[in-house]
Amino acid sequence: MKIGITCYPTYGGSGVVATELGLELAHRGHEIHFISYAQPIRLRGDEANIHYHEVEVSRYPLFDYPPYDLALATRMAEVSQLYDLDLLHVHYAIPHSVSALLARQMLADGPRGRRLPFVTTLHGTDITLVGLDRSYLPITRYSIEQSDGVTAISNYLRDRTMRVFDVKKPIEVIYNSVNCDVYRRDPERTAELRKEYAPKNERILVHLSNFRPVKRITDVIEIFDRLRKQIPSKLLLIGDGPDRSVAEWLAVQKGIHEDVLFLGKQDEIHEKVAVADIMLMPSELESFGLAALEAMACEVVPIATRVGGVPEVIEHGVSGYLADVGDVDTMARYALELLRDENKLQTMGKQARAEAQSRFCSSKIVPQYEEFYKRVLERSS
Ligand code: GMT
Repeated sequence: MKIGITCYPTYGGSGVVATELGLELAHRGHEIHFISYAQPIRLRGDEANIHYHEVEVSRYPLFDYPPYDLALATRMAEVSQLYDLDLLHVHYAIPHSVSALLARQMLADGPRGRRLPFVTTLHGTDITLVGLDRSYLPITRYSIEQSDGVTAISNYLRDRTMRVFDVKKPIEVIYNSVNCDVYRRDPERTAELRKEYAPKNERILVHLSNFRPVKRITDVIEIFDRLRKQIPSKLLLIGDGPDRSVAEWLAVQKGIHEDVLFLGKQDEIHEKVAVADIMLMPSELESFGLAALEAMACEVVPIATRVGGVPEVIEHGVSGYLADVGDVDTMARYALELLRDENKLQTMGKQARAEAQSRFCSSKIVPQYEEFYKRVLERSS
């Protein structure tokens, strides 16, 4: 198949999912065309079967708000025509599904009168935050209803979309995935990195996100502070975003900044996650929690909040721990229990990887998208 993929190419779960999906599909012989304003961060640019088409937005003085969605729609239609794409797959409803809808309409009304179906994958904040803004809700609902196929990354998100948006269109759940061959603990590399980050053999905790308020970064610092009082440890913070300076300030206030390593945006995430013993994900809301899944695949035990789709990913007490939002004492207690019991830590890490492998491996999830595309194409022909 020839598939156009559009996503937010910057730091964020949906862009990562879209890029990894494109890479896997390309690996399986499909021709993939990324259409976006920047090259997705996890693309190197030299992969076989992968093309990247940049969307240029004119910055005319009259445009206080450059119309990206229109430029995107135009580019989607052009690329689809030029490369004879079979379908478009957009990740994150706003504005991508609206642009895809316009592109589909432009091609249908064009000289060749061709139909270009599009699939929308809902990721979370496109529904839980942005879509609920009254100014976006009607158009989000419309573009979901108009999609030729809709998927959501958890049952939680599907149910919430249907309930809050009153969407009648069937929404299929296809879970996020992880490449279990890449996301795994390589003992040699892990030992090397451990020496670098924890030279005195301290324990290592990790957090990975885009540092937005929904991630509750200050809770990460609070949990670490409680734990560090009991066990020598280091905290790796991977990513960047609006709440980074608040976290830095809090670490300094608590006098623990030397043990909190702000690594910023990183490549080779899998190596840096795999070096840790525990991942902290105390988010206010997660429709899935991709970072926790990536950790699980690396045998790193996640301690997270019992919100949104997270309980569909982490089984409490088996492949990780869940606590209420803001309950930093309980999350710190779980971390301490684990780090004081090596056997439990190892067993849970192995169980976490086993769960990731059996339920969320790309080799299991990508064929579900292929099947879904086939059904959409059959219906649209
Ligand atoms: O919250 C983020 O990190 C960004 C956001 C996105 O769309 O990029 O993440 C959402 O999609 C991820 C990938 O499907 C999910 O793993 C996250 O749980 C979801 N975030 C929220 O629901 C808050």
